[in-house]
Amino acid sequence: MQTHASLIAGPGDALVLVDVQNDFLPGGALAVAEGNRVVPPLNRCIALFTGRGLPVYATRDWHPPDHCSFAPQGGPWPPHCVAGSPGADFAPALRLPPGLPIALIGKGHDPAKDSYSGFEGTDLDRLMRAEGVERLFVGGLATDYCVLNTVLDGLRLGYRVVVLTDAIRAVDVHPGDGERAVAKMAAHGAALATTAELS
Ligand code: VGL
Ligand code: ZN
Repeated sequence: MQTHASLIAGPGDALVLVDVQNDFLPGGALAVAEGNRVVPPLNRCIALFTGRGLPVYATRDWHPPDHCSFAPQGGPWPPHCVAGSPGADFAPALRLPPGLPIALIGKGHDPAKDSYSGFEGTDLDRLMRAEGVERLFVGGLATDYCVLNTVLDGLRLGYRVVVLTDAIRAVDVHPGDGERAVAKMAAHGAALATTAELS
């Protein structure tokens, strides 16, 4: 695990909310255990960042109804986060700032093109660079898919990344997937911190 010089949010820092959507919450089409538990710590982070005028970005899983990742098409998942459906809505308890940039993940029909990264096929990198963002604080769902791939892409693109470990939850298709994903993010250079350590 990498140590971090400062967990004080300031210029160059951005908050990234990954796929905090109804279908990933308990009762949703692809429910993540305790997925709802990411909302209170993320709301505290949103208040901290917006209070300092720091940017907040959100991603949404956003699939066509016949997406290649859905079981009827031979994919691994039950249909979920269909574009424009209630399941694709942000968790109602998430207090999003008005007008925040939203990156849509997984829009493609191409069977070879499932994606789990907020940077893949989106404007996110360009938007962040335009805002002078250098360090990402990342939380949301799910640890072992969209959080993992968004964090790895962020690192690859040259951002420093802090994973907010109390504000993520895993699908855990195989037990331990979430823990392995956290270890992988750390091994690739992400810092790990709880939202309580952020000030
Ligand atoms: C995700 C599984 C399928 C995620 C999206 O947001 O992590 N996981 N689609
Ligand atoms: Zn999906």
